[in-house]
Amino acid sequence: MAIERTLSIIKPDAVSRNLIGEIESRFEKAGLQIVAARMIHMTQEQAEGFYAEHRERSFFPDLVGFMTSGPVIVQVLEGENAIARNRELMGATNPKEAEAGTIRADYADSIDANAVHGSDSPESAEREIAYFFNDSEICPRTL
Ligand code: IDP
Repeated sequence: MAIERTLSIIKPDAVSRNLIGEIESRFEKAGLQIVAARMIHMTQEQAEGFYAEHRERSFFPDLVGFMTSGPVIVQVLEGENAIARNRELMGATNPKEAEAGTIRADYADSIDANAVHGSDSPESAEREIAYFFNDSEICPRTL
């Protein structure tokens, strides 16, 4: 299996409910390493650009409104099969459909406020990581 990197976001609902540590712990226990991380409060422009592929969808204004409603953690997770592994840990987009034991099943309230984001393909991961981080901000382990 390949070592991959994926872009993860702990969304405003989870940050405001003090769940940062709980969620990071799940990534670490699953063998994913946090190799870059920053807390930001996204601007409207940042959120619109990040979710540009959804621009024509009816939920786009709500999505942008939610993602700019409070601070988030943007981060890069690294590990074997990191893109799919992170998606497994997150669970389905709609928490009502998410498998028991996943982050969204345990911590998310609704499809709008669904606790976490994770890149869905190698192409998205590359674009999304570059959207928030320079190469010099990514710190792979040396020990
Ligand atoms: P993902 O976050 O599981 O990858 P995407 O399809 O990329 O899901 O959608 C991005 C975000 O947009 C979702 O996490 C969710 O918060 C929101 N979203 C997606 N579909 C809907 C919908 O049908 N209604 C409301 N919000 C949605």
